[in-house]
Amino acid sequence: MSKGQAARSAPAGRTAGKRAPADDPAFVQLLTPDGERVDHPDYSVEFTDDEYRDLYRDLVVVRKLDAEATALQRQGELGIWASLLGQEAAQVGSGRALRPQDMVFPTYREHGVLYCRGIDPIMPLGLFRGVDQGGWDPNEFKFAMYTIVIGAQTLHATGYAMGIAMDGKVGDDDGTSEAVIAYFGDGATSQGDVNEAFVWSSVFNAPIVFFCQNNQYAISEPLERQTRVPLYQRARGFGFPGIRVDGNDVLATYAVTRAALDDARRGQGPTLIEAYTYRMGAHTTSDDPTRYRIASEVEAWQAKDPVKRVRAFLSKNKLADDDFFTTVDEQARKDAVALRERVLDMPDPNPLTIFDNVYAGGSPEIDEQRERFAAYMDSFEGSAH
Ligand SMILES: Cc1ncc(C[n+]2csc(CCOP(=O)(O)OP(=O)(O)O)c2C)c(N)n1
Ligand SMILES: [Mg+2]
Repeated sequence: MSKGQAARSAPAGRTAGKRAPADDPAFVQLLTPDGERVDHPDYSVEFTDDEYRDLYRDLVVVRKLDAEATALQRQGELGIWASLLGQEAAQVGSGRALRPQDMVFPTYREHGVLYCRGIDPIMPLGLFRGVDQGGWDPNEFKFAMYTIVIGAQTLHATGYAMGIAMDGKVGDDDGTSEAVIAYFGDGATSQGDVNEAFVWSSVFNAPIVFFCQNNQYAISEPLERQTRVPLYQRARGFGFPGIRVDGNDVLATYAVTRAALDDARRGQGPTLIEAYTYRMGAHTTSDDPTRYRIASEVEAWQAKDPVKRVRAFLSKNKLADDDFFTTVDEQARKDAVALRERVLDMPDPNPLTIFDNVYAGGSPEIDEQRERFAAYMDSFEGSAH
């Protein structure tokens, strides 16, 4: 064993991070991997049959759109793609728990939440194709720009949450109160920004839900390089509740997120949710996970697939038949084809537009850079930028 490895191994007696999550009493699950409904003393859902079917449709569509985006990158039509494969339930469950007035601060992987927010799935693809810088109005959809700087959005979210509290938009019982949700990953919990966001949210009692998708990896770094304790337990040290939910269970994720958002809206301050899940694909299309994780680990998580378990539940309870499943697959396929066609139709921007919107009121330095770049472009034979 090298010196580095020895220094990293757990000291004797410190095994808190090693307990299987399902044995942890704080692990909330309402739907087992086999599609059995189980009860939980504190959390429940009351969906109609139609709503159960809708959740399944969401899961299938977001998985299919994601697969299409991965294929587009492989064919050179996108510069990069960060797949959500395996994390559909965490995103659809939490996304469907939001109310229209709630504000979302995503990372770069929240395509499922974006879909639930009613945003056209084409929107983030301009960013990944490199033809725009993220094309939606955060205020219109209550969904901030994708954030690539790890953890930065948790501070933006905290500031926003403190702002709505100061504006008196929290604590009313009439259904109009607002809450904020900040998404981030297991790796992000090691960032200073995230820890600062926890402190500020806690001491200002900000109406925020910290939604950590623990997908077990930060690119190639496994969870054990981020923490010795289960991540949800970190919240205690900051002075607010933390809870771990089966992130591959759309029902439990929905129930836990809804409760945490309601607490925030009522003025009860932040909650940390650790959605325990798994990144089934690569970190991004630039990554090769076979270099740092073994196939049996991926296979073990395939048995906990978030989409298959809802399908099993619907079948067992005779809430859906083969016709329904075929129709959903066909809708997802059509949506994916439409997405592909629209991506291929995206016009390349004029290269000079990269200088637009850097400052609201413009800047002489940027003007100079624009002029120099224009002259450079003009220097090419036949240039017509
Ligand atoms: C401040 C900062 N440092 C490093 C990176 C490079 N980087 C991009 S993704 C990533 C890992 C993030 O892991 P995690 O928070 O678990 O999120 P996941 O990608 O697994 O969803 C890193 C280190 C970055 N984007 N920003
Ligand atoms: Mg991660």
